[in-house]
Amino acid sequence: MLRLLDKIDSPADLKGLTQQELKQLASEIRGELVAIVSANGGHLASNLGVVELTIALHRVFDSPRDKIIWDVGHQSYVHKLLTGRRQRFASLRQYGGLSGFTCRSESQHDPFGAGHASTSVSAALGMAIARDLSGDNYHVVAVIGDGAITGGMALEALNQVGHLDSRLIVVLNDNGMSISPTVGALAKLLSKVRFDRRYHRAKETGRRILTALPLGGRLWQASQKVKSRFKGLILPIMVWEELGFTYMGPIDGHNIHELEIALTQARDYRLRPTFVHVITTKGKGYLPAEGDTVYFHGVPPESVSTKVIPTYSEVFAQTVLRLARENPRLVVVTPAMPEGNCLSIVDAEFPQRVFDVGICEQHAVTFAAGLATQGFIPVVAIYSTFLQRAFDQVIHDVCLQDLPVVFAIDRGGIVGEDGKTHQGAFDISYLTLIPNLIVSAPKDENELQHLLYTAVKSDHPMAIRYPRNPGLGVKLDTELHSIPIGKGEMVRYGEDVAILAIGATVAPSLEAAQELTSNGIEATVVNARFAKPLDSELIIRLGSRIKRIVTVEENALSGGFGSSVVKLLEQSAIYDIQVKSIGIPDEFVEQGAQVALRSKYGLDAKGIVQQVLTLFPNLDSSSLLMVKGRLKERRPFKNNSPPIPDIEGGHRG
Ligand SMILES: Cc1ncc(C[n+]2csc(CCOP(=O)(O)OP(=O)(O)O)c2C)c(N)n1
Repeated sequence: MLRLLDKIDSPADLKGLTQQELKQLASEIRGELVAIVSANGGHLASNLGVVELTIALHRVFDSPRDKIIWDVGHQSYVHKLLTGRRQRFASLRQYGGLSGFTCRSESQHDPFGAGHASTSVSAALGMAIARDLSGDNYHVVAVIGDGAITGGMALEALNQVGHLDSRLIVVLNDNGMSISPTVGALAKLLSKVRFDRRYHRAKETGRRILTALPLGGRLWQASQKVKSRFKGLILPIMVWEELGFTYMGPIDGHNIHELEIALTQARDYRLRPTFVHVITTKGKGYLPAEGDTVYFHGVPPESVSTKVIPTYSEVFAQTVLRLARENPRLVVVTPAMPEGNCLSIVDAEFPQRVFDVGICEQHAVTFAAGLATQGFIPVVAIYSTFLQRAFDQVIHDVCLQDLPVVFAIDRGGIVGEDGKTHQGAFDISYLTLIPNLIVSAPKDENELQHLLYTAVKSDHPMAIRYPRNPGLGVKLDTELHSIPIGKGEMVRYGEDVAILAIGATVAPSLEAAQELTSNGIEATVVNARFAKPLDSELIIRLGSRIKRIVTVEENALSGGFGSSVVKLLEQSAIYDIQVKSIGIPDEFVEQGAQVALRSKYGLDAKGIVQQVLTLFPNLDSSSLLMVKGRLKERRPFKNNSPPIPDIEGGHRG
């Protein structure tokens, strides 16, 4: 049987539906969300919570003429279903499919792309001012969660909205949750509104009186005024009024009728910016998600097997816990990602030393800098993509003052289905240009432990970037030790080509070297460990002997590890050498499975082999096999050339 949802090709198709039909539609949408997100992974609970809100927004406003801007964009799946993308919905978050966030190139109903939090009010204000300057009259609505509204950018934007008095609607989707419970003073204030029993009792009485009056009539309007004054007396909502908004709410975010009344009032109120406070339940309508909103905030794709090997994030947290036990001055700072960074075990034992600061990356970094000035050792646990937000804070507040802040950078490299906004493609580039900062990446989870230990003892700012994945399953040393700063490790020796790899690319490079051997090419593999300072001694020694060098990194080629190696060789006047750099080209990395994306950029063993072979232009791989025996004679370095002395790690090929 055809569902109501199957007849919705654009928001216009919603307009003729009865309230009863809308309820049915909401339930069908929930079914679709659960089915597709269970298979593809994604932000389930956030979307289940905004089903009624999205329907009401699209009934009251006229998208795409009116602009609806979803903060973060992770809760825009319902919006996608209602704006002509229903038939492609099964491709959500897959390679070539619909994005898991809003995206301008995807639909005219997405006036602003997102993925990172707290941008909606700024973007909406820009659009509202552009509208006013061009004499147009469409509506602009920013929909922002109680988590995202704690972000600095959102607060900066609200400040300007109140100042400019521009006609703009901010809808606060208040479910009391960020990924974990929303933190901070603003969150406390909002929870007072959510839970105030006196208000809700009085509201119920008021509702009964109001529904008895004709909608929009004089008596109804007068009662609205009384209601709003009364509300102001008992609820801490005056803050929004004082900021220059007309406050409407709190509204039951699962009652489409009530939502439509409030949104219509906001739409038709032309004097000031309006703030519509909507209360929703995250995960609404799907009991497992309502019961565990943290897990169901972002669920993995069905295809992801239950892992047995600990992830890098888990090893990070276990190591931090060990280090915190040894050092009472170690503190941990997370900008709203305690789950992603697996910090619950540290928080359980040292709640006073773990700080969730909300979605506030800039503040997180400078807060850590302040702690460091007083002799504490802050470990800032942060995703690569979100640290971009705090670039100046890393430079100005931490590195310029050479403060010993440890940056534990999770999700460095290709992250997969979250796509362009979330790839950790740039950190090596944007960090290695900063003076005083040590930038490292472990080859496996065991080395992650030692690098963390090293960073905590280093007395300088130090970054450690590691991937989203499970580790390699290597044994974890029980004793931790310091790794000499700027020292790489030669993990394999061969004289035809040197593969210099960093972080997660060391393992596929070793695999590639093995493969190359069967083709008659002997490769050196270096685990660089440090993108800054480079192990210049080792690289120069290798560059002086092996005239083919390949660098490998899961980072942008621009300004990355490879470009630092090239610069070093050039500065050392080593010109008679061929260098090939493997990494991410000058483009934003699409969404898709990590494996597929790594293969696309030649970052797996096969890709590395292919790139190495291009340095042997006269030999295709079949002839390589045939000349295997004779190749020795043609090698640039004969067997009688002196061995490379004193190389740490030696030949473990
Ligand atoms: C700058 C930035 N930091 C962190 C995140 C990770 N993140 C995605 S959604 C989210 C929680 C958002 O909470 P809220 O705005 O209340 O929306 P809800 O999911 O509760 O509806 C976080 C922290 C992000 N997307 N952007």
